Amino acid sequence: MTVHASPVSLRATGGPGQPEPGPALSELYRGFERQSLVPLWTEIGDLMPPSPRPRAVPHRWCWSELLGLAQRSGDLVPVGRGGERRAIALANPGLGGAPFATPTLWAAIQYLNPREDAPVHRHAQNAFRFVVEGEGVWTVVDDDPVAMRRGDFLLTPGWRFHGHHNRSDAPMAWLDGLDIPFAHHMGSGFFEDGPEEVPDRSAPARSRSERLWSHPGLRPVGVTGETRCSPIAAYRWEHTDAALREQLALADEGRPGVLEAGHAAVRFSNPVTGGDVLPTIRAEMHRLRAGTRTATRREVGSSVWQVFDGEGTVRVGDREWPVHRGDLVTVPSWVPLTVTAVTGLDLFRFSDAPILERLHLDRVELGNP
Ligand code: 1HN
Repeated sequence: MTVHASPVSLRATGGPGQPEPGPALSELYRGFERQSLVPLWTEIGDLMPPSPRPRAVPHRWCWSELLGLAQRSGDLVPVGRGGERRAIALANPGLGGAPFATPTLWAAIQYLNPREDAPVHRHAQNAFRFVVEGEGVWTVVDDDPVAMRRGDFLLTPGWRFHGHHNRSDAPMAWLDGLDIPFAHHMGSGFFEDGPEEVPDRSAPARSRSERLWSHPGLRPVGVTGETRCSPIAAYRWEHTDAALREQLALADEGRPGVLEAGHAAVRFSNPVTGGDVLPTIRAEMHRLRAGTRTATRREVGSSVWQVFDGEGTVRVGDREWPVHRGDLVTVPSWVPLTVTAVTGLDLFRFSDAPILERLHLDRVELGNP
């Protein structure tokens, strides 16, 4: 939405539905400006387009470039109080330089050197991590150490204390997703430092949250489950991979289960409600067989995709890119998306769908517009 344009051009030209220019009209518009007012008749086209005209644009970031710059940051930039995280945000070129991948979603590459710690803090904003390569970092969420490994999807719901520590001799990079832009627009952000002492430095293979909650179809009796955010701190790749593999295998056996031919998908969900893992963010994993092309689809709300494995092409509106492991693509609201798999292609996706759905603003359209 462009609400920044000055009404100067309309002031000068008149036109349908517009008043005749002249000194009296100019004086009226100066009065509006002095009183911080904007008349609707100069803005209606941008405020009420027939269908969404997002300011965010389709864009692709190459993982190899991100990783090179993150490594260089690792050489030059310390991690500690103040900066808090060595995280480098994707800034959508349509959003005026703000560190926002879309109007609602933050996406960043975060990098931790061997044996390095990122300090403990908490914020109202909801966060997740997705690991496209590497291991060796534990994220400690409210004193529960959670291992991070390739393919894992990890949650840090809002207002939980969290810090990260790299226990290995290799650096590690991963994707952070947060609802920071949404919180920024809403004025809903809060932030607090945590204790200075290093959190629990044990390095268990499974977090306490997984030991309690990550048994398929079984929930602990007598434990009050979280309804706003999933109580599972980490969704492990072995489970995600098996779910996708079985969908495609069932399709081969002529049984239903896949989203569309050659395209399996799972949504990370809250075991207590069956709903999304976070109040503001939906996360999914998609698997396309080599040669599969998805139906073209557009929806209200924005999303970010990251290639987990394989090669393909992603078309967003009138842009098209080849994509490889780690590459990221933004899909603005109501812009059509088509994905084509050259090899087998695994893709992680997150979106603001829970916000749009709760406000009944969601719409989906299949096929080329
Ligand atoms: C944050 O706390 C993390 O916990 C990542 O890893 C990115 C961006 C802005 C503010 C806080 C993290 C962040 C962040």
